[in-house]
Amino acid sequence: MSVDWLEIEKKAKAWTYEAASLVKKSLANPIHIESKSNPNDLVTEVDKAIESFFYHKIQGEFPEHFFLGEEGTAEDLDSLNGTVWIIDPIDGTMNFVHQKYNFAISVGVYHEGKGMIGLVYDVMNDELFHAIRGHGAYINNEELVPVKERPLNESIIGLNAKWLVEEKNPYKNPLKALVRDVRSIRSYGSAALEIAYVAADRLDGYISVRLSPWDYAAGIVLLEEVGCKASTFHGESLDFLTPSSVIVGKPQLHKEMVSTYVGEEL
Ligand code: 2AM
Ligand code: CA
Ligand code: CA
Ligand code: CA
Repeated sequence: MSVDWLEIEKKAKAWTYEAASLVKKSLANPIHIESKSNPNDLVTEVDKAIESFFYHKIQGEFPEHFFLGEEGTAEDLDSLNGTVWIIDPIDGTMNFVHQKYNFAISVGVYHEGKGMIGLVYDVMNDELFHAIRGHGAYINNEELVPVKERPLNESIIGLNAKWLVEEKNPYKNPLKALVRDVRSIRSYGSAALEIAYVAADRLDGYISVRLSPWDYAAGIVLLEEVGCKASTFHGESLDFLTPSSVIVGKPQLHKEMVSTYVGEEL
């Protein structure tokens, strides 16, 4: 039996809009904030509630599907067999807490390891970046065109500048060289949005020393539809189950960033 991805995307979109209205409502009240791996790694009860919202919607509609989310609502997965929803309920929690702006809901649907649906919703800007494999990528109703390359010295790269001053970061020097050589860098604080911006040609590339599958699963589906590339710093495919370095960009730029800058630790 073939799967109707258009039908599944319709549900995913409806749930994303519903989740976004819950997030917006939550901003009217004080939000309870906790720290996770370090004092700057934040989580709120809204992150957990939104993940749980998606989990229960998916369980109710598609009980045979699997779930992978940041906040541990479901048990860890050790394979991408079958259909797996990879969800970050709020990507950019620090922005959600501090700015009440610049955060996204990220929903990826993978089937036998392949990205089929990607939704990145900028809640406060009401911009939905969405794609179905083979059907193109869109911002709201506008189709994104295949990307055009720019030379590295005219490119703008998304990068969290904290990585440049992190003593333990083995890529500190290669990243400094890259920052020196590109036209400029931007730090928006939401990996999912920054990857969507690459697909939308607002950025030429995006780089992070460490991300988890829910940060990039949806964004990668968008990228593939517009001909962009994504890999680890060493050019290996992302595995969508474990954290790793992530570098995305237009094909030539991606290749150059890997081969000349971050492909080898210095
Ligand atoms: P999050 O907001 O869902 O945690 C911030 O530069 C970007 O990196 C965000 O997309 C953030 O996702 C992600 N990120 C990944 N691991 C992180 C961590 N340990 N602490 C803070 N942000 C992290
Ligand atoms: Ca987090
Ligand atoms: Ca995230
Ligand atoms: Ca998150």
